[in-house]
Amino acid sequence: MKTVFSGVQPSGNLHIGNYIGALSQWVNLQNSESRIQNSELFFCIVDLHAITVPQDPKILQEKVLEVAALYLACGINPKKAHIFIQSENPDHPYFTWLLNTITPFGQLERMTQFKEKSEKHEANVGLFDYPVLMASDILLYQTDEVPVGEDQKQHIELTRDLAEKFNKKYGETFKLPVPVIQKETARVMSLQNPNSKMSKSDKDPLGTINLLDSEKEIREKVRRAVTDSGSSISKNPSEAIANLVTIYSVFKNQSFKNSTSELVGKSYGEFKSILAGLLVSSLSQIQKKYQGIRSGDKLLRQVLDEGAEFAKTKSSQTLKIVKEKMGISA
Ligand code: AQP
Repeated sequence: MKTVFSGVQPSGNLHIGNYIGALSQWVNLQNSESRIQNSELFFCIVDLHAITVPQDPKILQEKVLEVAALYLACGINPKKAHIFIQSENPDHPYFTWLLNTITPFGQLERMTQFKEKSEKHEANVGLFDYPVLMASDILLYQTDEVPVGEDQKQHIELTRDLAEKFNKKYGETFKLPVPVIQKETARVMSLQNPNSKMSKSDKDPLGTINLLDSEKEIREKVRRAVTDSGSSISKNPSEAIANLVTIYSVFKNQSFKNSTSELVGKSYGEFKSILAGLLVSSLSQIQKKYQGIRSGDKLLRQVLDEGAEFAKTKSSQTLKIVKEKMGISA
């Protein structure tokens, strides 16, 4: 049995970078024939991570439900995967405290995401400890695979280090999880700045296409996406164009190579209009499902309750063993 764990922060609007780097990979894993019988999948809404930067409490609560509904709308099937809210399983912060006691301070200081985020926000201890909470999320379920975007690779490496350290100190307990990162689509870049990743917290709204954007917003953002000094698609497109072709490939469900061959010679204007049309039709299907799910929030609540209950039965087994090994009363 292989265990897969991943999550998204309800820290803003989910965008096509989150979809391409994470959600669409989860759906592929869930539906892959070889895995259906022998995988246990956990997809979490990581609200305790989200509060490591300032959040409006009312908006946060709404975003938690929005993200959960988007998981379902994007194709996560609660009959095949366990969907739950991180804060509804108190084993996560409890285990984080225990893991903190074996985490080297210097290793957390080297985390790229901490450095980047602490430039944008006043750094708090929670932001510093973010990777340990993530390691707890993963290790509590004896996870084998963590499907994520490239930006999370360093955090998974830390998770592996902590698992190894724990095993060495207290005896064999944890498997070493591996990151599952799709090379071609690992890092979707901002439409306004191809050097920085598409991000929920981007101050420029034109840089990010959100899963719930209207047709008008999608067309406008694609039309105004930065390109380069050229005028038509070449065989080896520059970074900005390659980013747009990557997005096109994912929603067209074909390889980057095939997309480039299909598009070569098209003017940037023509390509942008094809891409906008593709995004509008793909996202409108997700949005239709999303509206249906939100109109019956009771069902969504039921999925989340069942997910949290199942998650707790699993995590409590690991936590019990960990506490015994560390000499903490159960
Ligand atoms: N631009 C991206 N390209 C590919 N994958 C991405 N992911 C995020 N941005 C991209 C992947 O989405 C998953 C969930 O991310 P997260 O919500 O936990 O946090 P994040 O990586 O910090 O995402 P954002 O959008 O940039 O949020 P903010 O602005 O709040 O920090 C992860 O698997 C991530 O790799």
